[in-house]
Amino acid sequence: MHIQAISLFPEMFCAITEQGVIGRALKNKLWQFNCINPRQFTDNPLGYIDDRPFGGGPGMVMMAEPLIKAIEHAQTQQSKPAKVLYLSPQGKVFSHTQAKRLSKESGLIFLCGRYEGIDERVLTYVDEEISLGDFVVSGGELPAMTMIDAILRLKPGVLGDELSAQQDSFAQGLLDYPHYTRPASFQNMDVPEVLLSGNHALIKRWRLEQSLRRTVTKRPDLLSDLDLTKEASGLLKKIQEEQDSHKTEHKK
Ligand code: 4GN
Repeated sequence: MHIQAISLFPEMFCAITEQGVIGRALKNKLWQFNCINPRQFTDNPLGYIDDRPFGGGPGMVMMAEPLIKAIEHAQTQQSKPAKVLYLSPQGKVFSHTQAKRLSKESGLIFLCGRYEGIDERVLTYVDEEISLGDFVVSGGELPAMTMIDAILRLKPGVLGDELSAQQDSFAQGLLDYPHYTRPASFQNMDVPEVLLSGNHALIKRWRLEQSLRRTVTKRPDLLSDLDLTKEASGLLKKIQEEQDSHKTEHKK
């Protein structure tokens, strides 16, 4: 997968190209990356990429021409036309499902805005506007890097163990189960007995039940669009009946 960023701050992307599992995956050629600085594509001698907004008001706006030239240049480096994504609080909210969908693309171009935003006309060159959620940060770079990490870790070979990504929160539509490592007892807090039992069928069932319990209590909104196995829906029924009887006991 060939990922490109269009950004005034190319050095920021070292955070994903040089660190951690995603950085290692780049060294192992599981993905390619380059950043294009729109400053390369200005026609004015001083290299301005921003200008004052028509209609007045605070701040500066990124000019259309250098951004569009940068997008066109990025496309020439792709083996086939890549999706152009613009990071913006006005976009569709990103999620595991979006990450999964985008992980199947052969290339992606992340357009990172700064200042008050980009000239609206650039959006005719954008395929999707995506947001991490209802908040604003100073530039599109951090949201872009977050999405790139989320997308790449779903690709085969990027995480050492193939099962890792499948067991993460959201992969099966549920929250992850609790994790423990040595020591078995720490400040009087004991690791659940079942995890020391060596009974793998029992451990698997306990983890599934914990995932379901956490989802019921922390993120009940996730339960509506689940595709559960027979075992899971049996456990969920038990958990919900338990909760219902707690509630009625309270009323009495
Ligand atoms: C995206 C971009 C937040 C998000 C951003 C988000 C840069 N902030 N919620 N900031 O995903 C004006 C110029 C704001 C681009 C934009």
